[in-house]
Amino acid sequence: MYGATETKTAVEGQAASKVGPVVELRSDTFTKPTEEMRRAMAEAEVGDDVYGEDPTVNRLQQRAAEIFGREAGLFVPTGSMGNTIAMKIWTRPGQDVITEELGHISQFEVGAFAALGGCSSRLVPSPDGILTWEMIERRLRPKAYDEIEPGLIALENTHNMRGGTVYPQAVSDEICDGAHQRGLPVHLDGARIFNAAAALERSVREITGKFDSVMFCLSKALGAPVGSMLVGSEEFIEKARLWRKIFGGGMRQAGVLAAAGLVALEKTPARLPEDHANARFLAEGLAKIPGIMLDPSKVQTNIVIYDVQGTGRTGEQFCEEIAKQNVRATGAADKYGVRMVTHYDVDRAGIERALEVIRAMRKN
Ligand code: TLP
Repeated sequence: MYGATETKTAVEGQAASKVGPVVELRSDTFTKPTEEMRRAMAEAEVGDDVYGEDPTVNRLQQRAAEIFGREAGLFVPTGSMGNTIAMKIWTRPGQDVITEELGHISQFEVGAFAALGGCSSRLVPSPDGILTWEMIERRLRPKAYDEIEPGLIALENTHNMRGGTVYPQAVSDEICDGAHQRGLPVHLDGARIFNAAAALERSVREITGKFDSVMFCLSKALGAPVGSMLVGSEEFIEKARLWRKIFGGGMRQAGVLAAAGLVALEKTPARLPEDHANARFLAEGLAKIPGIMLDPSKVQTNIVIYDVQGTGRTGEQFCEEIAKQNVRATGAADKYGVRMVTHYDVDRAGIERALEVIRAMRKN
């Protein structure tokens, strides 16, 4: 059972006895491995993956490639490393990467593509995080010797900081087609692509087919303790393996991690609609609380972002206050924004408790 068999640490236990159980909504990165993952990790067959000899890592890579309909896959320690590797492969220093204004790649990876790739970013704003080919194309100018050249378009599906929004497939397909006609590659930051697939009721293979490379995370909504994947052509993955080593991400007996990743990949996608229903329930409850602003009909997946200015608090102050009652959230991109993320370690009762704590807050 997901979450039900978790052993609480002494500290968590003590904290829970005073103010009620912890409701962890800061991120879906907080999930603890399930019993099945832990068993698979303990029993994993391993080898040295730098030599390509870890059978469990190899199985995970093959399986990921198969699920996405690609030639090859690569296990990487983090989503950030996966995105950075893709950027290194598609760009050269001095170019820029086109992303949405609040894209994870440009805003929340500590400037990796400037620090490691010598690239800057061309930010295209969209209120719901969903870019269209029209929005991108109007920012592309004819080649000129003194103008910065775009090297890559990077889309994010679901879009984290715009509230887990989903690209309609026709929209992302049109961007890929338009970009390819102009000779521009398109990378997908698909950290939560299985959430997008669940929301669209389509396969990840269908919705990512036109991208040149895809990164997805095992350690977010899918619940594995560590790891992300890159999938693409043989040629792309061969280069990616090299860059992973350059970035210090060549792991040895990584099969213990890949084993949990395999369970995450096979088992978790089917239960994501439950997280989405919990997020929608949370959003509907929040929308009724005075001072909180959000449109629950816009919540499509497992991320809920809302504005708390009307409660007389900043996002950070709001989070600090509810944390005293063991309900945990993070600030969002805006000063008055709060983000909550649902996942398999928070059930409906947890969401109800979070709502109760917020309802009981006094207006400042
Ligand atoms: N997102 C984390 C934080 O960094 C904000 C979270 O809690 O949501 N792409 C997207 C869309 C992401 O949301 C994240 C992590 C990453 C890439 C990076 O993955 P990691 O943390 O594995 O480097």
